[in-house]
Amino acid sequence: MKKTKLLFGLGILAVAGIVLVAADHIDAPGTTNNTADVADFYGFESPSNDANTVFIVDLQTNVLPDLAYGTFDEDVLTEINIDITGDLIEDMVIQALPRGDTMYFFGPAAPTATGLNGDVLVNSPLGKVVISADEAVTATTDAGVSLFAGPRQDAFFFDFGQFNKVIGGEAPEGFLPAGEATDTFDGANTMSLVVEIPNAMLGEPDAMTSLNVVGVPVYKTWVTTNRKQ
Ligand SMILES: [Ca+2]
Ligand SMILES: [Ca+2]
Repeated sequence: MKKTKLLFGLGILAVAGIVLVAADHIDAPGTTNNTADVADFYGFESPSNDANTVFIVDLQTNVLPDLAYGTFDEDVLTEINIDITGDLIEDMVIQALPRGDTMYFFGPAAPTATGLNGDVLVNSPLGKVVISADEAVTATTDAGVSLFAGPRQDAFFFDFGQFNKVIGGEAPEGFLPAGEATDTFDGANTMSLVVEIPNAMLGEPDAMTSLNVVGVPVYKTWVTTNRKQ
């Protein structure tokens, strides 16, 4: 088996509960303008099947309309880390790696190493989907896993201008109500990865741990991207 060594990563921490979101729009120079830049991570129970969990990873937040057909970097592996024991160390991962016009998914399976290390789980294929720029092409595997990869309109709503005023002490009124706020990301696109997967493939998370703030079993998940060195 050929192993690809992945040495560098960056990522954000998110906790997937009922519906929880973490955002990290626009990272440091060097990580922006490519699909190593993690913008948002959404994890929630599938609205159409309560036995499924949906993971959405939005990469490269600043894919503006004139760049709407950005591409996934073939040297970047995206990894959804899933902790089911409550120690914030991933017990399994789902990986996504593009080749040509196809996104290949691997896992869920135990990583060969935790943290930012580990190999591409080529022996644990999950499925693949054509990367669609013009239409929402999805694939569903025999195991009932649905997959998508491609540009999507950025669902994140945030008023960056007002945010800067607030943190600069220039806005005693605070954040503006919805009708007055400006969505900085209106019309912007991201490069999205979507996985809807039966919970049975992930395992049963520990019901109660010291880090469980919602009182029901939750998967503790976060996303990292790793660039091939
Ligand atoms: Ca764990
Ligand atoms: Ca990892």
